[in-house]
Amino acid sequence: MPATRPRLYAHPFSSYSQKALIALYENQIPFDYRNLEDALASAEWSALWPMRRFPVLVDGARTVFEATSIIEHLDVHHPGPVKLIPEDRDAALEVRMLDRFFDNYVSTPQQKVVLDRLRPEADRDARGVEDARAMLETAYDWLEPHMAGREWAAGSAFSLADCAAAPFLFYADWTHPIDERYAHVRAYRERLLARPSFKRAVDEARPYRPYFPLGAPDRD
Ligand SMILES: N[C@@H](CCC(=O)N[C@@H](CS)C(=O)NCC(=O)O)C(=O)O
Repeated sequence: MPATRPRLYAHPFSSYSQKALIALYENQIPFDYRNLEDALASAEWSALWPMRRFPVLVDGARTVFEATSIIEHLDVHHPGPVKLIPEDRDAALEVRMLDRFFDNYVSTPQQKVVLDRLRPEADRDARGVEDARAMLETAYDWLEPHMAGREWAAGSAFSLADCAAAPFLFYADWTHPIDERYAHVRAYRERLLARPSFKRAVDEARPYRPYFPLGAPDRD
């Protein structure tokens, strides 16, 4: 594949967009940011991916959807000094497994709670929201001993799993606060917030905080 300047269709306030942005910022990969606030960018994106989810990356002839796949694509076609997926296949297995953990058991229930709030009251799903909150609690509970003695989710190196963890734990704590008894999870969230790549994504998203349907807390 030729070396090209990729185009990212994304929104600064979106957690999955931030996941992909972290990877771009970690390795300082030049790219064109097609912010979906812009009507033209939004129309281009609509034509690219009928599922209407973002982010989407266009790189030369290839269109890549799913934030994880975007990060895998960048790792193959725009490698940099930060190896977000380890070369060692066994180590990469753990990174990929933890990436699934953050998508499926932190982001999915977090989005459920937020999206439910955007529905008209009569269409809300109280039982589904209760189940989602229970899943978040189970995820924090599992993650607490996992993070004891670790700097990053898969050990000492920052990886794809941390690209997922950063925005998902960020918004999960706004949605269903991480209790003080989960000290390792809270400390990990703070470390992620201090990481320059994620800090940049959070700062770029500040103007959009009024979009948060549960009310953004006055912190972070
Ligand atoms: N599985 C997708 C999820 C992407 C996703 O849910 N993105 C949200 C923004 S954070 C979205 O597209 N929301 C629009 C909608 O749900 O209509 C991925 O990993 O990229």
